[in-house]
Amino acid sequence: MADGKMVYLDAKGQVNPVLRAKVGDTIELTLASGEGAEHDIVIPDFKVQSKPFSAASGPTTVRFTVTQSGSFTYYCSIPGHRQIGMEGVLEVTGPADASAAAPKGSNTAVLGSAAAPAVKPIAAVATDAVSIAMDPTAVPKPLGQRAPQLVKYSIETVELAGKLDDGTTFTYWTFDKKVPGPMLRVKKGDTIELTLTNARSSKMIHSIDLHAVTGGHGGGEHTQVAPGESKTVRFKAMNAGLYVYHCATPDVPHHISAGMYGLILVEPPEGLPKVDREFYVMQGDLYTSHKKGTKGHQAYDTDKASDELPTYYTFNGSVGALTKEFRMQAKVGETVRVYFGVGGPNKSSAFHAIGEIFGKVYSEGSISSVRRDVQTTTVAPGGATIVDFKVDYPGKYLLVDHALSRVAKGLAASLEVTGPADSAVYQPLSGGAHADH
Ligand SMILES: [Cu+2]
Repeated sequence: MADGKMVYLDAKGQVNPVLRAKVGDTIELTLASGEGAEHDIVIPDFKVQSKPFSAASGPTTVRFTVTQSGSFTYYCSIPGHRQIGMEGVLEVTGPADASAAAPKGSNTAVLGSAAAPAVKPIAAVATDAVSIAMDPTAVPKPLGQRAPQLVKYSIETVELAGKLDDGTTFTYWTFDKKVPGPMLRVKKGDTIELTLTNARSSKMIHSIDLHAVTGGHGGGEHTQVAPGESKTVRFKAMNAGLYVYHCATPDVPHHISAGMYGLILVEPPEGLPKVDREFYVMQGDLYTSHKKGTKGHQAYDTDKASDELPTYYTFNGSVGALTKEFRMQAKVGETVRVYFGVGGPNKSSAFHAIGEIFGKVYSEGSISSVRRDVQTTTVAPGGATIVDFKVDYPGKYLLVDHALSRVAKGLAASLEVTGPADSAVYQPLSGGAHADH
């Protein structure tokens, strides 16, 4: 890392050095890294592709002959590394007769095949893929009235193959193997000691930036953790509210999109009003190499992320997480609270419950003021909200982003309410098909 960028250094410490050679030269490049994270080098014009290397693997060497003059790009093909700086130039000069000797036609053919790669077939589905969907009922209990104290948390960052959709898998990057990561709950005035451990099996560096933290880039500045290592930060929860946390390691949008986000609730001293049920839901946008519904193992697509054109949207990490895998349930007459956040990385949510009104909304996660009787509330990427409502009538209530094209891309959650139907609240009069309760 140099000035916040990830780079190649030569023996003199030159950043992304220009490599120089003459046509006909054979080049031997030896690459090494002191980091746990893996890197590689590719030079597509000469079909060069090194093995991944890291501190654990030791150095790797590539050898190739340069057959044409020109300026050629080398870069690291590990996702995100080129975007944050691992890229340089190989300059090849040649005697005029050498380039003249090369038949023009064959030259063009070589360049053409490098510049226009065929559409990649999708990789086979990962047979070891596990569910990464976070249980929406995994909400820590209210803390009650207590004095500020020291709270210790340990979180592990884990990269793993996860189920994205029926017959489709994806390489998720996670906090504690779930998307979103664990919900944290502390009291205003508490001091939190947070240890972030990056699993030995990781290929990337990871970190945590909590929006509830003052200073140190929210913790992101001092928690850049290489595979197999741990780092600890201590901070004071100075402001009550519901806050997003996320990985802050470049390429940050990739780390967030791949699942590295969660919520931390900082309760005010008096706590929040008591409710019967609390749920934890987060929205994310995903960018994959192939369209939604393609069977196989989807790769992350940096270009689609850059263009902000998601192929999937999810609540709690995967398609169907909150419609099939987990059930959110309540009984008529109960009060329900949803801690809702948008990990993103890019898309806002028009959060809405079909057939319900949010009795109270703590807009933007701020507990200091409440809005009443809200139909749809906007939640920014890296933002959160708390919604409270009483369920007065049985049925299946869909929680959605009211940008409704996103439902077909995976974005829906279902709250099942059981109990007596009060005809004063709602009544179908034309005798058609009844609701399925
Ligand atoms: Cu990360």
